[in-house]
Amino acid sequence: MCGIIGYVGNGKASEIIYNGLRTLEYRGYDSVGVVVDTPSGIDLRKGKGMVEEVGDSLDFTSMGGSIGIGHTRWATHGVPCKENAHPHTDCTGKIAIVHNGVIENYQELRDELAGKGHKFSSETDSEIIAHLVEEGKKSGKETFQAFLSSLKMLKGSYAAALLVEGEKKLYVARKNSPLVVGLGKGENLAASDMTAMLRHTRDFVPLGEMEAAVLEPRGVAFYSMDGNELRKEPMHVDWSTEMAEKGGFPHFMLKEIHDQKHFLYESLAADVSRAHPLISNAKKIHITACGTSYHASLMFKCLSQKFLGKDCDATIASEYPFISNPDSNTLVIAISQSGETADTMRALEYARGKGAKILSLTNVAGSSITRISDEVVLLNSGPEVSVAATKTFTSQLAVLYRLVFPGKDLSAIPALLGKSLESEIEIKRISESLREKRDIFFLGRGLSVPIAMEGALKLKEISYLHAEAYPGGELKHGPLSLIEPGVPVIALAPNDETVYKMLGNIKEVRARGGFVVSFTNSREIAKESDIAVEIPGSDPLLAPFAMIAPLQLLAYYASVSKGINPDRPRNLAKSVTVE
Ligand code: F1P
Repeated sequence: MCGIIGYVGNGKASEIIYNGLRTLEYRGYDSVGVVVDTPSGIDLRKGKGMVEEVGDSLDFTSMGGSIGIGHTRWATHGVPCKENAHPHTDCTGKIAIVHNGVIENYQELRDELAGKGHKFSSETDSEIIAHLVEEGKKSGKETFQAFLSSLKMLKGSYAAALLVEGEKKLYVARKNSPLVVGLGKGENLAASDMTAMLRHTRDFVPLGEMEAAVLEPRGVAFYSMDGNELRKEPMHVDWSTEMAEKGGFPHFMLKEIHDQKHFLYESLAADVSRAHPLISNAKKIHITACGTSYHASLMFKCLSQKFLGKDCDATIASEYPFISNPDSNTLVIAISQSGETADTMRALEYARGKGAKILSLTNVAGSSITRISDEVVLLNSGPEVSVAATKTFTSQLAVLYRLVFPGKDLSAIPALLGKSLESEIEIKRISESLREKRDIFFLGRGLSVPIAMEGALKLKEISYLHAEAYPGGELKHGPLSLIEPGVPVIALAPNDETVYKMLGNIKEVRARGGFVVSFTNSREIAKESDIAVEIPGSDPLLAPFAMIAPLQLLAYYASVSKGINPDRPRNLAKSVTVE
C-alpha cells in the first residue's frame, strides 16, 4: 500500500517527486525516501517519519538531477526505520528500486542471493529486487531484460520502479499492485495513482497486469513481461490539481465532507444505463466490498431486498471466497472507492472463476477492479485524499439509489446533505464531550443501520475512540449490559417506520443512565434525548443522506480535539493493496 513515483524529463526531479509524495502520502506514511541520478552520481536520501518531516529535514529539494524515484512506505516486512525505507540499492549502490506490494518468496531468493555474496542493508522483501537486477546485469543482460527476468522470479505482488546510475531511463512494472504512467511533454512519470501526476499531465496509461514500461523524456514504450512491445491508448481525465488540494480547509477530510454537496450532482448523473439490465436480469446478487464500501453494500442489500424484491447477499470481500458460492447466474457487485483493494480483487477473481458476471462501482477509471469487471459505474466523486472515505461513500449511496430507484427523482439529495452540514458548530461541541469517553454506541434501524455502522467506523478510524454500531433491537440481546451512567449512545432516529421502535430503545438506554445524542426529525425522539441534532428533510428514504455528513463531522472534530491528524490515522492507508 506504499506510494511510489518516478520522473524523467528536464525538470527538477527531486522537487517533482517530493510534491508527488505529498499527494501519495495517504497510501502510507511511516518512512520516505528519494533517489535521483545527478551528474556526480546517485544521490539517495531516506528516513523514518512522514513525508514533509523527512523531506524537509533531509532537504530533498536540494537534490539535483532530472530523473529519480521516490517512495512513501506502509510497513509490511520490517519495522519503519531508515534502513527499511525505500529506495533500496544493490551492492554497488548504483541500482535503485522502489516497490509497493509483498514478495512472498523473498526469503528463499534472499538466501540464494546471500549465497552468491550479496550483502543486504534492510529487512525488507523489496531490497532483493535491486540485487536480482544486479545479478542479471552481471550475467550480461541489458537493464530492462535484467529487470523483467528479476520480476519473473517473484511470487506475490509488485508495482516497482528502477533507476540505474548513468541511464536516463526509468523502468517500471506491475503485478497486482497499481501503477499508472503519466504522459507529459518532454517529461514522463509513473506513480501509484493519477493524483500525484496532475501537475504535469492529465493523460494516463494505467499499466495492466504483468505489464512494464520504459520511460524516457521523449516517450514511453510499453511491454508485456515477455518483452513484447504493446500498443496502449492513453486515457484523459478531467480532474484538476485543485481537486487534490485542501482549498482553504485545515484538512482534506473536512474539505471532502463539504465537497459532498457538489459532487453528489455528478454521482447522481453517473452513467448507469448498462448496469440496470444486469441487475434486472440477475437471478442472484452478491455484493462485496471492504470497510466503508461494505457499508454502502449493506445499504444496497436493504434497498434491493425491500424495493426490488431481489435476494442479495452482502459479504465482506476478504470473507467472500470462503463463504460464498457464486455461479453463472450470479451478478457480483463490487464497491471500492480506490478500485485497488486487494481483498476485493481476490473476491472478484474467485467469482470470475465460478462464471459470475461482475459489475463494479469505483471512483478510479482504469483501476484494477474496473479491468476485471463486465460493467463499471464510475462514482464521479473527484479525487479523495483523506484516508477515511467520506465523499466516495455518499457517491456510492447515490449511485446505488439510482440503480434501485430508476424512476425516482433523487435531485433533492445534494441540497439535503448540504443543509445537514449546518449543524457543524453543534456537532463540534458534541464531539468535544466525547473525547474522554471510552466506548460509544451507535444505534439505528432499517436503512439507518448501515449509516450507524459507518458513523462508528469513522469515529474508530480517526479518533481512536472505541465505537460499535447495533440495530436498536439488538441492544437488549447483549450490549445493554455495557450501558451505564454517562455512556454516550448516538441514536439515528429519522421519522420513518422505525421511529417508535427507536423511541423504545432510547428509553431503555436512558433508564440505565446512558447519554443519548439523537439525529432526528421527530419531536418525540428529540424530547426523549439528552441532545437532539435536527436532521433536515422529511422523505424517509433519503434520511441516510441527512444523517451521514453530521456523523462524519462528529468523527472529524473528535479526532481534531484529540490532537490527531484526521487525514493520516495511525496504521491505516487509503488504498489497501495487501490482503
Ligand atoms: C476500502 C477501505 C476504505 C477505508 C480505508 C481503507 O477501500 O476500507 O473504506 O476508508 O481507506 O480501505 P475501497 O475498497 O473502498 O477502496
